[in-house]
Amino acid sequence: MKRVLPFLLLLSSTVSFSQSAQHVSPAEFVRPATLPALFPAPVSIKLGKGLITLSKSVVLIAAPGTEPESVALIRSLLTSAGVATITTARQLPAVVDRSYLIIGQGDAGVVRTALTRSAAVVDRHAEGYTLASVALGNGALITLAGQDADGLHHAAQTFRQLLLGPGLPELVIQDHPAMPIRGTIEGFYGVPWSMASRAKHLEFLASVKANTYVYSPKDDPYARDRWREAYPPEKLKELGELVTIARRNHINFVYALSPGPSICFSEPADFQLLERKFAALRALGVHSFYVALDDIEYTKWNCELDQQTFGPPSAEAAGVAQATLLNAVQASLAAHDPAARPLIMVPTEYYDAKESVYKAALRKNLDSRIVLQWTGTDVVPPAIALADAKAATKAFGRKPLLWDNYPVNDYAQTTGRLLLAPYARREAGLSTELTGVLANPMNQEAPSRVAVTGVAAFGWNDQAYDAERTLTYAVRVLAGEDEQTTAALLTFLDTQHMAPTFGSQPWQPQAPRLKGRLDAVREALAVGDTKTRQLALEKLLREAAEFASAPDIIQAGTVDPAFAQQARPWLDAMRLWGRALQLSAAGLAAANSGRPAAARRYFATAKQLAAEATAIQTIPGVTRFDGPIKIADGVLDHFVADAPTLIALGGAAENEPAAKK
Ligand code: LOG
Repeated sequence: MKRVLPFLLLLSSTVSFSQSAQHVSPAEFVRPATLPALFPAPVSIKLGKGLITLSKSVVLIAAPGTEPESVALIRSLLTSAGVATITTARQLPAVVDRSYLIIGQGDAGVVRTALTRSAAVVDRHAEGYTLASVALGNGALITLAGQDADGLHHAAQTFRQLLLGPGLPELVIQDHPAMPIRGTIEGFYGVPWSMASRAKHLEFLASVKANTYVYSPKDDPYARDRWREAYPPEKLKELGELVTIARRNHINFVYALSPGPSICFSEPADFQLLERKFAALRALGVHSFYVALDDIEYTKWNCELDQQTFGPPSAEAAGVAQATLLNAVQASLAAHDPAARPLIMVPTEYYDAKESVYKAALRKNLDSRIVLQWTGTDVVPPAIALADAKAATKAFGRKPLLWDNYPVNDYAQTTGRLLLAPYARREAGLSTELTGVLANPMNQEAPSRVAVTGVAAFGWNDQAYDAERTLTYAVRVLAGEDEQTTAALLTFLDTQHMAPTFGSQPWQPQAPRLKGRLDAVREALAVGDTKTRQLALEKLLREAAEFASAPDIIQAGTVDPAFAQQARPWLDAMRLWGRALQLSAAGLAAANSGRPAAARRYFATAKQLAAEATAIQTIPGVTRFDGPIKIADGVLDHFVADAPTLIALGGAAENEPAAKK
């Protein structure tokens, strides 16, 4: 319970009390409303004065035409929030005497009335919504008004977050996305996600107001190497289940084919096979398709016919051939499905914004409806600025859909790493030059949610995006809202902060928090007096204990089990590293208090544990490159190695056995 200032009692006239609140002490009544932390950050939020207490019995009014899934979702949110009885009605009464929840699209009469009585208006942008909560009479009026069905779904997600807070404040939120396309592209090399992981991912995407998932695992043979072949029926059935889950969660399921390695662009039979492949997925309810042309050789043809049709192989001819095929696909999609979304593609030159003959060929020939992906100024760029996106828009002739190669960990530099730093260094304002943003995630789905939460939040509201706070939110959710577990996860995340690029320069440094703490110890030992050194080492002992216990806390229960399972070798290695750090700290404390023999024993054991930790490997086959697990590398290992040298141990004069090498 937050501390309550007595004078707020005077300001609390708008607070409504539930029947059951009668016996609560006055201090409870005056708890002030606080600005809720919502992710993605809403466009506008106006905090009223009081807090609303949901009555045990809530009246739900769903406007005609509201999707049953939305009604079911909102009912489950109310039940989780402790509402015992939900009754339904069609109209608002003249006098509101309990909690009323009105849901629907903004043009419905009852929704309009509710908004008017809340002094609010509906947000008119695509996917927009207004959420208003006011105390009225002896009751409360809560309105979730979507501009469209997607908007209402987003409103429900905001409502869910509000219900997790310390109390539902009186407020009016008006909100809509900055970028039309937000989500993930499962586009990495290595073992694709399981269907179970994907199902969970789709629900997660909805929770952060993303709207797109592209199915494009490089290692699905039927999507790339053997793209001409039909899926076996059981695989198709699984994909169909995924499409249904996506639809229920208001996520656009996009199916991508990568025919580039073998396609003959001018061969009608190949075009028909491509159409047939898409038709099989359309039959499952897919309305959005994608042709990926990344990571192929584009200066050679796969057939003689292309040579005859487009001339000798060249980057320019490749651009013309690709545009010809893609335009035909776009036309075919529109002809077969009135609800078809524009085709999405990733070009062969996706990794820079420099003018080229290939890009010019696409710019001149590619149907303007087709959405084009671009990864930035590099495959894994250290930053993306507005000027970069402007250059890409100019080169490609359309605003690109960013394919952000973060937190993907399928390339050599990521061996042994989870990428768990916040999604950062994308310039605010990019929404004006991008059609949207899709993250390419890690082979590990649950840990990927940390960064993807950031990507979704940035895509929704790039101007108000706060990388660190969004990360803390993502971690809190993974921790099941448990405070101790959130802290343990944050300690773990710091050990996986390093974000490599394809070059030697990383774009995010390793373990900045731990480095700061260990640097402070080095500093105190170098310049501090005995007392300062002792205090610094006592602090280090506490921090090392906290570090060493984090893996157990993470594996103990409140964390999403998928996270604990997918991060298992990292947690195992962290436990050993934690003990190595504890022993290094104990060694330093012993050395500082004139017990060199004890210090040597501690340092020797620390060294052994560090060696054991270094030997732990990734789970074979899970990520594209297997190798040793890295934990705060360059920071923790250096400190453990350096610790015996930081305080002189008095050398050979010692009469006790020296630590073994
Ligand atoms: C691939 C992608 C891979 C990523 C990182 C694109 C457009 N394509 O270099 O499948 O996951 O890099 O290794 C890529 O990025 N090519």
